[in-house]
Amino acid sequence: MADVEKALDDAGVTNPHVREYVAYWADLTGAERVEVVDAADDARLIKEALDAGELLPAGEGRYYSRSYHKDTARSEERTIVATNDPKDKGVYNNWRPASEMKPLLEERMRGASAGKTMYVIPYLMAPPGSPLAPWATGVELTDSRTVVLHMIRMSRVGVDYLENLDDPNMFVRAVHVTGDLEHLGQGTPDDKRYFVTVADERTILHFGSSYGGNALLGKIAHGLRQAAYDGWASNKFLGEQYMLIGIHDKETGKDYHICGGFPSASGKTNLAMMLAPDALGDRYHVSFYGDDIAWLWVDEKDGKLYGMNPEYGVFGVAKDTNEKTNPTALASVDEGTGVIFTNIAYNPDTHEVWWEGRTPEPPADVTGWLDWKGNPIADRAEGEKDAPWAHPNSRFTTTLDNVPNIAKDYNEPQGVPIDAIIFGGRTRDREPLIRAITDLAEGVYDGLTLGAEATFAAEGVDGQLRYDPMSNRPFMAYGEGDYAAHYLKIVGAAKEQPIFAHVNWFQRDPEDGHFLWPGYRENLRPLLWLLQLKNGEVKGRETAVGIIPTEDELNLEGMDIAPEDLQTILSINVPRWQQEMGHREEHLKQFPNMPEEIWEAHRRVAAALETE
Ligand code: GTP
Ligand code: SPV
Ligand code: MN
Repeated sequence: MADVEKALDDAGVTNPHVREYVAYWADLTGAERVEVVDAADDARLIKEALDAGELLPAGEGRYYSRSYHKDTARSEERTIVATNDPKDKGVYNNWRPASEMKPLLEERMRGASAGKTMYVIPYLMAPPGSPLAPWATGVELTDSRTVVLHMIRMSRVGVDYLENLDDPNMFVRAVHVTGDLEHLGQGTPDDKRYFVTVADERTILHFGSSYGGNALLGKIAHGLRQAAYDGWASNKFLGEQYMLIGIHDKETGKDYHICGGFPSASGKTNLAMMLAPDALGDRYHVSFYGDDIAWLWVDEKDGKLYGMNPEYGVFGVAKDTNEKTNPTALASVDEGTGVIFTNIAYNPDTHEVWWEGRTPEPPADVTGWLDWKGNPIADRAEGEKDAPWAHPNSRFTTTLDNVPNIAKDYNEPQGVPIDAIIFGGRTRDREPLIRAITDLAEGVYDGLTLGAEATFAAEGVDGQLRYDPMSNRPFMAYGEGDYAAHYLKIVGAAKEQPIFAHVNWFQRDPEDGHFLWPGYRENLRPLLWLLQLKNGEVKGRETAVGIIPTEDELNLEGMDIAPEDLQTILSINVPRWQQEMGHREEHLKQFPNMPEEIWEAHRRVAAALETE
């Protein structure tokens, strides 16, 4: 049995609530050892992981890992929000009573870490000193060293974050037990995994995975689900799956901040890491604040809406990352230190790595290359030759310090004022490049009716068209009607209202399927138009579903696009939109207490489409 008291004493953990929590779970999971982790332990833990074969070398300061082949994405079906109040049941949060789920998880976890080390990871999901820090403190317990290494990169980790809390009992209890991955029946009727956030007890219990959002509990479970619930319960903030960027205009000296939500694997990381297109680079600089999560609140003193990224690193999709699409990501993994790749292709002889889209063709000489499952490419049977080398949801993990365009003030506690909130997703038709919305209720309505194609970031849903309210469907913590009301209240309280917009980089030609808009770096152009619209420098064209740019308002200097493609993405297909309004009505009807303001916005848009 682990000597818990000694491990906590040695690490200087004095908080009695933390000590009690650690002792309880060490006993229940049957861990053999307990080790308290600090970010300063990283080099030693990396070495241990290399020695144990959990990591493989992938060049100077870079490491390669593979997850179990049935454990490569979040599982939405097995993810549950549990509370003690049935009123918290929503359409998407898979609500269950806390009294049912807690014993079930304890049963799964009992003795399940026998023979393993239980790592204690004190973390902070906020810049130190943030006004939201009380909701950002947590302690993850995990029996996986790779999870520890990821948590050190993705959050601020250290024992100090647990000392001197205003309320010593206010920290998220986040328990992760990997389980016997080869015998969990992933994806079968006998699936043994459970990923539960007991939101009103601020306790997260995840069993049966060591991958991404299933296992790095600071990120999705705390940073999104728990934070969303806490923000509502405290009436203080929003926790959203948003990227957050700064745009600096060197000509006027002005700084703008835009945040926004796209569903998983739909372009947040790429947008956040964007460099200005060459032709606009002399005038504009884009800086990175965050690529996956933003917490938003109104400052009590100046009444403005602020945002911050609670994370400390990037867990980015590898597929299609290359010099052209995302040079910033490549620089952060090529020149950064401590980078970890997961589930891409690997060559153990040369320590090289590769993924689909890294180069147009895979390495010509396949000698030594292993696919993401660890199988030699050279041995592939005839029918398997076309299978991807890397898993479509394979990822790179890198700290914010490695990101070349990281904002200078990213670590400042006060956050940044928000000028615009955008929503988007993979939508192959109907949605224009950008439509701006100046009314709060219509903006929130638009977010709630975000419809897009699902991606490989979740198991078994790729390609399905589905509504994904605010890109939060997999992270919804409480009822959608209450969520809408809370959103209206928080943002509505801001002295200066942000402008909203819906963007779509993914409209396709119906005949040959090509993307009508080149995307990536060029995405700065519609965002600049949005800021100009907010500043009254352009007028756009009013439509029933928002204001869209005229062709001459969009700065297309140095960019190629076929005139007919441009015309399509800057136009509204009224019959197609009218049809969509019927689907939206059905979608909104699912939510019993949707605020009247949202219904009014829906009716206004529907009526405007009738006269378009
Ligand atoms: P999560 O980390 O799962 O939340 O995803 P994300 O929203 O950060 O998505 P990410 O930026 O990693 O993009 C996912 C995929 O979309 C990658 O394969 C990108 O190459 C691709 N992508 C991103 N932006 C664009 C774009 O503007 N145009 C096109 N065609 N593809 C894009
Ligand atoms: C997502 O799926 O939206 C992610 C990756 O950001 S994961 O951390 O696996 O949830
Ligand atoms: Mn995400």
